[in-house]
Amino acid sequence: NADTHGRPGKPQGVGARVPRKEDARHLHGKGNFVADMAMPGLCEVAFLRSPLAHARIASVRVAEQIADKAFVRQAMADARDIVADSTLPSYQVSAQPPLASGKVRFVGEPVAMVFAPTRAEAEDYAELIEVDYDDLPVYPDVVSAQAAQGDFVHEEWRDNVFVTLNVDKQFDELAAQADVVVRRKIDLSRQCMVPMEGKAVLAYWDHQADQLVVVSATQVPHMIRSVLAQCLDLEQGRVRVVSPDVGGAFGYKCVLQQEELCVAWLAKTFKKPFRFIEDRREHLTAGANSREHHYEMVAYADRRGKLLALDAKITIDGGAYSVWPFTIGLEPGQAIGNLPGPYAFKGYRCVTRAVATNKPGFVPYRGVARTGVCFAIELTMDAIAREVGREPWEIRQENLVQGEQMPYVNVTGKHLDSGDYPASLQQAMDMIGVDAIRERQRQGEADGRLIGVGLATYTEQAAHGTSVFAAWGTPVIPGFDQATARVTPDGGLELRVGVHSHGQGMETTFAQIANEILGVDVASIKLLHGDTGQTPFSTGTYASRSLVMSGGAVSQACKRLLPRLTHIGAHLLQADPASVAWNGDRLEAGGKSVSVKDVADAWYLRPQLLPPDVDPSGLEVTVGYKPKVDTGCFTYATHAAVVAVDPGTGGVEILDYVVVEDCGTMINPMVVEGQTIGGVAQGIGTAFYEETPYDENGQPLASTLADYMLPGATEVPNMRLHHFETPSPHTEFGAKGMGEGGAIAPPAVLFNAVNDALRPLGAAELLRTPLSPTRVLAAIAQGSRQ
Ligand code: MCN
Ligand code: SMO
Repeated sequence: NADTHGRPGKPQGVGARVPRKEDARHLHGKGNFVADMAMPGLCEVAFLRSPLAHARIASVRVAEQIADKAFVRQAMADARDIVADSTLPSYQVSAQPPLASGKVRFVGEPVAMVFAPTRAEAEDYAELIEVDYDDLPVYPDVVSAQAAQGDFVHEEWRDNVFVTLNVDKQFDELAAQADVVVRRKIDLSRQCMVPMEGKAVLAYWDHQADQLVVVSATQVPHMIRSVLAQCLDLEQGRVRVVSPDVGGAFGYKCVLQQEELCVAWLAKTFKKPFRFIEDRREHLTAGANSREHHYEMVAYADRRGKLLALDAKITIDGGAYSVWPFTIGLEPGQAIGNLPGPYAFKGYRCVTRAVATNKPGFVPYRGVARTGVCFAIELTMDAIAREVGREPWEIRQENLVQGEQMPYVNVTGKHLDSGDYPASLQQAMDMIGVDAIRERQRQGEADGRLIGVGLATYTEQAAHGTSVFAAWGTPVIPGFDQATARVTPDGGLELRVGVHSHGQGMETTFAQIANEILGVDVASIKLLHGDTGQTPFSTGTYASRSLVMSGGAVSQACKRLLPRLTHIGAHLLQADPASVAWNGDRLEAGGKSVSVKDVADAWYLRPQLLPPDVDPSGLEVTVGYKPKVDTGCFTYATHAAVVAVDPGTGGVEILDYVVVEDCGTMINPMVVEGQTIGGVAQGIGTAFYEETPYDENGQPLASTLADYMLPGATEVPNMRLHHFETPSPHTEFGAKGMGEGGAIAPPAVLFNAVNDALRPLGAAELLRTPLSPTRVLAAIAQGSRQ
C-alpha cells in the first residue's frame, strides 16, 4: 500500500502511516453516540440548577402536577454521595451529593431533576419547582476562600483547603549561592474543556440479564461501574457500563459526573430507560472546569542564568468538589512533581495547595497540571534570560538535562528515561530560525507589527505506574492492563481492551500492533472496547496510558497466540515445526504454505485435522502487561513559535509554529501527528482565548460560545512537525504515551513569543492566560507609564 510508508514486509505494522480505520464511519455520519440512540419509552431528564454560588436550601416546593416525575436529594435516599477519597495526609474529603443536599456550593449545581418524554417538556416541568435559598458568603476565588473564618464550602472542614503538599530539596544551601533572583507571579485562568459532545448518559434496566445498563460517554467504563455499584448499592455484576462513540473527552469524561449517578438511579428505581444530554450552556456554566493555577515563582540563578534553586508557591482553585476517582490531589501532586520539568537544577522548595471555592469542581484536562507548570517554568526561564542578558535558548541549553546524563533522576525523583532534550531544542531553533528572526526584528516589519520568537521544552510523564498514582493519593490506579486476542473463524482477529478510544485512533494503532506480530490484515482486525460486558477489566483511558498499557497487552496476547498458530499450521503442512517460518499471515515450509485463516478453519471446523497434542486453550488468550518500571515513561518535546503583534490593536498572529517531539517508537506517525496538532489547537485556546470568568458573587460570566471563545480553523496555523524516536527502555516496542503533549507547551511558547515581540516597547510582561488583545494593550500602556 503506497500511502502507508510501512517497512518492507510490514506495510501495516509498527511505524506505518495506516489511515485511521475509524474515520470512514464518522465521515459518513455512522458514528453511534449516546444522543443517537433510540429506545421505546425513553424519557429525557432535565436538571434544575442552583442560581446561587453558596446558599442554604431553605425549602423546595414541587408542584402537584409533577410530583411523580420530579426528584430532590431526599427522594433518592437509597443513593450514596460520591466520595472521592485520597490517602494524602492533609486531604479533606468533600462528599458530593447527586443532587444538592442542605446547601448549594456553585452556580449550576443540580438541585432537582425531572423527566418527561422530551427534554423540552422536562425543562418546562423543572420550572414548576420553587426553591428558597438563604445566602452564605461566596468564595469566588482562592484569596477569599483562604481568608474565610467560618461558613466554609464544606461546613465540617477546618478551612477551605482541600490539600497541601510540600517539598524542600537542598533549597537554602543552593539558593544562597545565587547571583540573581528573579520573581514572577504567573497565572492560568479557569477554563472549560468544550468537547463537541458534552456529558451524555442513557441508563436502562436489562430485564433478561437483571442488570442496570449505563451507556455513558466515558473514558473509564469499568471505573464508572465500580462507583455506580457502590453509590447505588448494587453488586458489580448487576451493572454494565458501555461507552459508545464519544465526541471528544479530554479528561472531562474520566471522572464520575453527578448527572450519571442521577440517571442511573432513575433507571434502577423505575426499571425504565432515561437519558441526559448536557447542553452547551450547562457545559460552560456547570460543567467541570480546569487549568486555574496561580504561581509565585522565585528563581535563584548564577550570573550566566544557570538555575540553582527554585522556590515556588502554587495555589490551585479546586472548585467545590473533589472528583472521583482521581481527586483534586492529582493536580497539586502533578504540579509539585513536574514543575522542574526537563531541567537539572538541584535546589527546590515548593508548597502547593488546592483550595475549595464556589465554582464547579476541577477536572483533569489534557496535559493535566503540566500545562500549568510548563507555563510557569518556561516564563520564568525567559525572565532569567532577560535578567542575565542572554538569549532564552542559550540558558535553556545549559539548564536542560543533557543527553549524556540519561537516564536521569531529577530533583523530584522523576526517572527521566531516555532522549536528548538539548537536541530537541536545537532542532526547534534551527527549524524556526532564531538567528533569522533576530535579524528580521532588527530590520523591523513593513506593516509596523512587532515580531517575536518563543519556545518551551517540556516532559510529558505518561503511562504512570501504580506507585505514581498512589503517591498522588489515588491508590486505585494500577500500572498495568490486560487484553484479549482471539483469531476468528474466518482468520481475522478480535482484540478486546478495557481502555477506550474516543478519537485517539486506537482501532487502527492496536490493529497495527497485532499485524506486526501475527501479520493479519489491519482491515480484518476488530477492536472491541468500552464495554464492561465485553472486555477485560481496566481502569480506562487517561494519562496517555492506553498505548503503553493496553497496546503492550495486545502485543503480549498476540505473541502468546503465535506459537499456537505455528503448532497447528506446521501440522497442517506436515512439516517439522523447526522448519516453518511466518511470512505475513502465511506459514511457509518447503515451498508450501498455510494461512492464519487455514489454521482458524481447522480449529473451529475441522478438529480432526489438528495435531493430537493441540493446546485446547485454542485461538484465544487474555494476557496482562506492565512496563519494566513503574515510574512511567517520559515523552518530551520542544515547541517554538514566531508571532506578529499589532501594537495598535493588541492583535496577535501566529506566523510559524514548530514541534519537535520524541515519544519513542511511533506506532503510527500520522496518528501521533494528529494527536499533536489537536493538542496544540487546544493549547492555543488556553493561550489566547479560553476563560471562564466569575464575578464576585460566583456567577459565571461566559455561558455561551459567543462569550467563551474557542480557536477555530483560522486561528490554528499550519504547523511543522519533526520527530525523534528514542525508544523507551521500559515498554513494548519502545513506545511512550503522547496523547496529551500537544496541549502542554503552547501557552508558554506563545506568551514567550509575545513578550519577546513587545520588548522594544518596554511593555510589562504578560503573565496571565488568556492573552487577549485588551491585555496586550494594557501591557504596552503599563510599560509606557514606567
Ligand atoms: N501513539 C502512537 N505511537 C506512540 C504513542 C501513541 O502511535 N508512541 C498513538 C496511540 O496508539 C493512540 C494515540 O497515539 O492511538 C494516543 O495514545 P496514548 O498516548 O497512549 O494516549 P491514550 O490513547 O491513552 O489517550 C488519552 C490521551 C489523553 S489523557 C487525553 S486527555 C486526550 C488524548 O489522549 N484526549 C483526547 N487525545 C485525545 N484525542 C482525541 N481525539 N480526543 C480526546 O478526547
Ligand atoms: S486529562 Mo487525559 O484524560 O489524562
